Amino acid sequence: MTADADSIKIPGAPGPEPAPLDEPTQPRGPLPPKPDQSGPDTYTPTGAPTTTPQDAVAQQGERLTTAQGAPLRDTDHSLKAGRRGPVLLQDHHLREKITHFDHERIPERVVHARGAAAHGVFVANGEAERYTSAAFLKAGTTTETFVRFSTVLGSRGSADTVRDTRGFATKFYTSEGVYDLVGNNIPVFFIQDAIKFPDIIHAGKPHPDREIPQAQSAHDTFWDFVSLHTEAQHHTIWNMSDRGIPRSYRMMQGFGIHTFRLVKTEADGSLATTLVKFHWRPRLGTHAVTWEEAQLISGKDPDFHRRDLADAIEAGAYPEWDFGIQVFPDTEDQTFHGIDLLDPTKIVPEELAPIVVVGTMTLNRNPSNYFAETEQVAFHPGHLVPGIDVTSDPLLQGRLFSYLDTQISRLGGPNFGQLPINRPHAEINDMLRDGMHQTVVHRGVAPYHPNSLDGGCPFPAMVTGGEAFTDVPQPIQQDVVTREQPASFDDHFSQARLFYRSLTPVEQLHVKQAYAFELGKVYEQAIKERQLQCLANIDAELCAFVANELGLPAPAPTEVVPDVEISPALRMVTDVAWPADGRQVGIVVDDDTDASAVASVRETLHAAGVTPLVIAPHGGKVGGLDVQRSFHTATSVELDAVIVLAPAVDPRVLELLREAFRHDKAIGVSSDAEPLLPDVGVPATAPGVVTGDAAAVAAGVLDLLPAHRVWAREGV
Ligand code: HDE
Repeated sequence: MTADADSIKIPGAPGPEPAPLDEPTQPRGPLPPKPDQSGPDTYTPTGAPTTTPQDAVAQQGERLTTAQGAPLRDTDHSLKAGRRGPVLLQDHHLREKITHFDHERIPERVVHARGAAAHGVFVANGEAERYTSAAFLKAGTTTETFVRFSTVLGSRGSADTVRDTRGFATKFYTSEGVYDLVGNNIPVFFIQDAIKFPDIIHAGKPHPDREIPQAQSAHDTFWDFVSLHTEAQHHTIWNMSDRGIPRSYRMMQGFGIHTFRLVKTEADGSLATTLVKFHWRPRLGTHAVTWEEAQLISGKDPDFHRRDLADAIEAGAYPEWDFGIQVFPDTEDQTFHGIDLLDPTKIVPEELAPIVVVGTMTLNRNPSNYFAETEQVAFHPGHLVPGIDVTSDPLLQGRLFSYLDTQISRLGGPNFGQLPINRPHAEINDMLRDGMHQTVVHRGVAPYHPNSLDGGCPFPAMVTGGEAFTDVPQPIQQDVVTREQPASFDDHFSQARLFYRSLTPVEQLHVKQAYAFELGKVYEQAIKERQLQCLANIDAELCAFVANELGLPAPAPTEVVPDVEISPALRMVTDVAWPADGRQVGIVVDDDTDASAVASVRETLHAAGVTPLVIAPHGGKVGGLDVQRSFHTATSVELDAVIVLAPAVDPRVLELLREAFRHDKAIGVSSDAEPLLPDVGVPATAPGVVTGDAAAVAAGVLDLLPAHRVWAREGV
């Protein structure tokens, strides 16, 4: 029996009359590209023009086809034995569609699964030319980049504002091949040797029996490990500081962590080397949310950081980072002021080795497709370019193995470099062939070296000349094969102390509260006691605070830890007036608020690069102005400050103000709204509360924003 296909009624479709042409189920031309898309057919997502017909196979023409290009008449109904009958196995389109869907997911990253990314450009200022031949670091050179920020512990769907380290991985598409700087927002790591990585990650991930808790360190196995394996204490105290809960990816520092080696080819052909540590410094400053805020955001907007990054770029508030190096002579002992440069649990304070800025990166384009770009991007510390080399840091050495290995399993084979986001923007001429997901049609018959059949091609640089990746001859220690480490790696507490004592009192308070919270979530008494012992070795006052919160005695130190010279450069709270670009300020109004006053407050905020959000009792419009949030949808945690221009005694507004006050945010209240302050429990004279007419209130709030928060409210 054949069905009259034309008579098939699509459920819910309009009757016999054809629907208007803008109805999405009707035929029409392809969708115009979004402003941030160069179009799928002629450009790769990195913006590089495609070069072969094989590149341009997606989304051509306007007709729906199978994966093989056969036009399809209907994709909404499976082929059935009669209208009410079973579905037929011969329905090749159904099987192709469902099978492809079944395989849409790839394994999430074993760490750093949750991420957000953006495209950008890096411009070098030439300051690095003294130390390296790397082409992308030569004065005035512009290089395209792709940056992926991430949390470490959580699954792909976990919340953004959990307490964790953040990944800061940058792909530079240089003229000499891809260079990946796969760093974090914390300059040290938990372990000194890669062989411990599975241990720290197994300890930090959810417990294997119930698979909880998700994306956090406040649980027994994490504290069990870091209290037993005390080299983790330095990284851990950074996590307990506000660095563990950034305000935005745009407001994070980035660190390469390891010491790297820059290589410069001198005029006589000899190689000069320098040891360096890499730093990213955000032009917006380094800022955090408060811990209570972080927890509220996790529920109210788990995509907070992802949204913030994309919104800022879409709004043209392009985030910028200065890229800098700390420079050390490449001496035989590889130490600087007694600090072992191969120990990734140590920093070199900026006071000892100032940062030399070598360029600036601007993120200016959002990805067009999350999966193709953010998910499929494959970083690897071994993606190096001529002029940058690795050192023998044992953590880095293990990473050089791990990242290539993980991409093969995550992206299904050795050809992940051919994925559009991973393609170099430099010529490639390798002798790698075949393998899973090979998408390139290689030519020639001689993929081996040396050959005479393909004209000897391709030729190594030792034949052709020109800059090339050169292994720097390094002396190796006359030593025995051993599973040991240098004695200098045994100092586990002095830099944790350096970090804590360098912070401002308000930052120290947050560290104490974070330990009290996290250890308060630990069940095993022995683990709490062991961690208190570590804190006693770091700082007696810190230990006493946390012990008191836990209701336990504070132990005496067990190690003699040298006193430290503090490093003010480690502080996040400074006197610098940071730009307020992309900050969000709520303006609470009601139907009676003077619309012209609201409009002028909005204008003032806009002019300062701040995003105003009008919050009203209902959606739609108030006094002719668009409402962005109703009392129902507004939340304090998406705001950096609040301005109240209406005596709106709605419990939701009062709660919003209470939270904003607790989270140290600037609050502006117009004179007619001032009577609501007692209901909020906030004195009009409290720090960071501005009153007056609408214009004065807007100006007052803008004055407070560059300090990020009103720290005076914390009373320390
Ligand atoms: Fe990673 N790390 N890591 N890591 N790491 C991965 O690679 C690993 C380490 C970092 O946005 C994995 O593609 C080992 C330090 C970032 O795609 C994996 C060791 C630092 C990202 C891996 C470390 C990092 C990763 C998982 C100890 C800061 C996300 C998925 C030797 C300098 C990159 C992947 C992205 C990702 C292994 C330690 C940063 C499994 C074995 C130290 C930012 O290969």
